[in-house]
Amino acid sequence: VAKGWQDAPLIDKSTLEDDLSRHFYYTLGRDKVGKSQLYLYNALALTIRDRLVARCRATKQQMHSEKRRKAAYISLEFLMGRALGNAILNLDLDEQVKLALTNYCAHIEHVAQAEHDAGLGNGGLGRLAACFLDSCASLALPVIGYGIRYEYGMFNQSIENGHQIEQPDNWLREGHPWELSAPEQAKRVKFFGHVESYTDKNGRIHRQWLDTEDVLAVPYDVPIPGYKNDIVNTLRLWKSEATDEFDLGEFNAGSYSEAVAHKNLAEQITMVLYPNDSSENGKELRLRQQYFLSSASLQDIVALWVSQHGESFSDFADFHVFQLNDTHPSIAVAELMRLLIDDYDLDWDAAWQITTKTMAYTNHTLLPEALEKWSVSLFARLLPRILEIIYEINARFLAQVALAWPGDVAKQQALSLIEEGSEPQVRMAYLAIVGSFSVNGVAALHTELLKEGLFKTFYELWPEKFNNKTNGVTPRRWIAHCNPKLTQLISEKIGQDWVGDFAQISQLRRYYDDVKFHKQWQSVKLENKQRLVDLVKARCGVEFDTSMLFDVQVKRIHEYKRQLLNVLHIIHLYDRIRRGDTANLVPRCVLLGGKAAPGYYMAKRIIKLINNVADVINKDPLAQPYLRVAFLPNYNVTAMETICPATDLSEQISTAGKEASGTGNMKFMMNGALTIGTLDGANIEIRDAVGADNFFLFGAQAELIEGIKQSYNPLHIIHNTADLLSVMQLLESGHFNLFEPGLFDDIIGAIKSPHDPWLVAHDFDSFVQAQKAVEHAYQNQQHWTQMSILNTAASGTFSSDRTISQYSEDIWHLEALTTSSSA
Ligand code: DL6
Repeated sequence: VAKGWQDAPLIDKSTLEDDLSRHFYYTLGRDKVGKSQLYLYNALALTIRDRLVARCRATKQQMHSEKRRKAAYISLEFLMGRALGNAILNLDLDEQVKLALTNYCAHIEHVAQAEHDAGLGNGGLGRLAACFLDSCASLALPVIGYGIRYEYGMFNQSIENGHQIEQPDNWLREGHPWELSAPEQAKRVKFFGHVESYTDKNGRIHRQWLDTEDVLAVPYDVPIPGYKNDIVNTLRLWKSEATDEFDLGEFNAGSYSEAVAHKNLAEQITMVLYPNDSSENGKELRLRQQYFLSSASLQDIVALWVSQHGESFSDFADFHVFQLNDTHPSIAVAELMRLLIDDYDLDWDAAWQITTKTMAYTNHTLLPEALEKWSVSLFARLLPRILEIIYEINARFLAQVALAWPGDVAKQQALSLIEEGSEPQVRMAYLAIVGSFSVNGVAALHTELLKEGLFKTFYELWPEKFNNKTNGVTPRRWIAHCNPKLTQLISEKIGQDWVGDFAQISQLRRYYDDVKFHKQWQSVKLENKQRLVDLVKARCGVEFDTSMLFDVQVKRIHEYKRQLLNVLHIIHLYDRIRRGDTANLVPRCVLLGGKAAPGYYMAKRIIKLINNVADVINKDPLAQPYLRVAFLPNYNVTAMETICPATDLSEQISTAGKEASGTGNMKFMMNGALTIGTLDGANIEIRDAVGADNFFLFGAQAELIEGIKQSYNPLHIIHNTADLLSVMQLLESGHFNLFEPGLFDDIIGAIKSPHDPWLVAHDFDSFVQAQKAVEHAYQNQQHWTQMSILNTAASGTFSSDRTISQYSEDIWHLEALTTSSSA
């Protein structure tokens, strides 16, 4: 019998040891610890999960026991990484776990290695969603995450002869102990079929979506623990399954296999994450994933509402808000309309009122190729009823446009949800804006650029919808968990509360002049560097040296992020070494890492270039004392946990105006790295927070980029910049591709092209000067340490707790749940 949540046995630290052996010996049926730590990991995960489940139940009871406003964060991606260490930290079970593992002569660091990363995301957008869930739970906010349980997550990357090779990420192969499935709560999602009208007994005409091919959405719940507050929220991931309705005709005719083959089609929907972080337009399966997630999640919420409040929706919007993570789930706007009108009989206006009071949209990119469009013909075939609704939304919206700009047909065409042309398309971002009450960007500059550029006319129409929510990252994973040595040092000085209340990190400023503290800070960095040295040695076979400056750029490989500019600088350093120009050269180890979308040719060539350059440099004895270069294969959340605590210099060098925010920049800053960067995304806010003297700025500013492009002449720049000329000559001589002629011609061509949108040649010299400033600064280790401390101290505002508090205050309007300490 369920007791009140206050009475539930939430923490029972004393039994952790017993539970671990029960799960090890009985649940998993093991009798000794073998070489692999897998079973011990699973037993420990189940032991921790027991504690999460109890709290999760209590949290749900509280969330649903009374009418309470809730938010749903709907995202095609949640890049969670590993769960074990984070759960131990948030439940404060560190000591107990250590103790329990001694019975198995095991150490938590080794046991944790057995966990596969849950890589259900491409990069920034997915990892942001994961940080947000941690913050929502830590702030005790009633928020549920909805996503897809991809069978295969982000592909595994290996490097063969310098090239990226993709392998499937079968992350579920050895089981996923954290999830609990709830098949009894499965939802049906419709596809295909056609739409007909019928008249009810009151003479009202309705539309009916008939002869659909339905797919089941089965929920798998992953617990999301808050930090030491006994709140455990839920991330509900949907898996697609076939309904059991086989084609009886085929079945009876003896075509058993054909009838069952239907099952595979249904299960394809959640088979694999699309590995492209900027676009996957046109792929039918992708649209199916988007509708599948949106429909199942909305049905889930509506079903719970109806079970608790009946079929009256008059105050539904007072109690629900849906945050759409980019345009990927923006089809939810039309789906909510369909559910309310077709399933619950609301009229259009009432349904539209509810929809536009509950939907909120976050934009994450200004790149035109990332703005999703779906062909009308695909929609008509796959989701005919949804297309009808989109047409109706559009018709009513264009009437509004006509009122605002009478007679302006061009305006109507420009704003229409349907882009005309030989193959008409549905503009998903426009659907999201029209259907939402809030539209936000993810950094101050990004939001301004949305208002002035991409969504200018929408901003003119509805200025009140637009707002900024600068991104953040969770200090739990990104300091407390991944940098325990720094955590301990900070806590010795300012107490432990900063982990849950990250604004307190500013107290570190007090130690700016404390020489003893500087030494402690340096020795933590040194230990962290040694961990990274070991990782790089094991994964790349390259010897890094802790006495050298660690210069790091890890992120998706994309031309706008300009890994190429970084490579040109590496070649420049190498060129200086070859010329004997080593005075003032600070020895450095440069690490790059990141995945390229499998179909992105230039990004893959850049990976090959990095690897070839690294190879040549690392083999040259002349370079050894000054420069080492490595490309870390399969960069992921877990790798970043070792990388960011060890980094001295964080490379955030995108072409200004292209990186919406960046979040890696924040993780590095928190861990005391200094940034070299352009005035782009959240770099601007980072620089403002830490002060211009503690940030290495370079490059063209966003507002000047268009002007520069007008008369861009990279050949002229190359010929007038001695260092760049020399770099280009080395590159063009084939020095890095001796046995692979022509391999880098496209890259060379791109740098020299007057149409290079990324302005690599333009920013080269400015970048080199900023790197010289870095070297100069690094030579004064005491001052560098002071700047490092200041970076951590100034990073308070980049906690996702701050971001989520702003979402809650300005958009969601949620009230915190009662926690163990507030009860
Ligand atoms: O908002 C999270 C993250 C930002 O920090 C990055 O700057 C941005 O590139 C990334 N956007 C995407 C969207 N791609 N698409 N679509 O990953 O979002």
